Amino acid sequence: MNAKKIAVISVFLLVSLCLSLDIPSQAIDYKVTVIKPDLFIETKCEEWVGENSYNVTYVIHNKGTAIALAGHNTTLYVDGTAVEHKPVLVDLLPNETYNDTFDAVISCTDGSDIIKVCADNFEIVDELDEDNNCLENEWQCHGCFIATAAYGTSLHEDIDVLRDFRDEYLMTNQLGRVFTDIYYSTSPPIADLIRDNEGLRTIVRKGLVEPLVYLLR
Ligand SMILES: [Ca+2]
Ligand SMILES: [Ca+2]
Repeated sequence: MNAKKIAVISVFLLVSLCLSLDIPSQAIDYKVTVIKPDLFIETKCEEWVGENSYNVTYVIHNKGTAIALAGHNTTLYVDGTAVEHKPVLVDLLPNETYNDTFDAVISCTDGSDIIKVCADNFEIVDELDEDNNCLENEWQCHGCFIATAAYGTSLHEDIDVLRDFRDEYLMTNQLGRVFTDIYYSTSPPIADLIRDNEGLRTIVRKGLVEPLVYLLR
């Protein structure tokens, strides 16, 4: 083989090698899934447990892509003050929920309380979203003064019906809120009158509250 052939073969091999290394650049669509939990308070509710006191139940939801390990706390704030830090003692799988009730029994102050519940308040869990952990609302904890006086207790199931009507139909519109304000400013002395008079209690209960509850059910 002469030098000319060797040169041609060398050039051919060199070009082939270069072509084989010329990998076409393709756009590779990588979908990166971040593996982290994401806790938030899905719902909460207040429930009367005494004449003027209530507790708070809540549901934590892990909507992330990883387990939220046990050991974080859920915090209850009432009117801006931390009242209780309750530990979560179980692991939460992705999309799993967890129900619990705070031990604190809260006394209603000035007719309404701002209730806020925050998951992982001490930042123990590294999450996809750290800004969605709290749920807050204004809890209208006014008593239903007249009905309570007529029944002699605020825990009767008929009074729950009246509270639900107030929260769902009156407090959700301007006219209803005006009506509620007038009711709360005028009813305490009427309730005092009813409370002390057995005959009047029966009349109000049978002639006013029970028919109203019947219509609302
Ligand atoms: Ca979160
Ligand atoms: Ca966190």
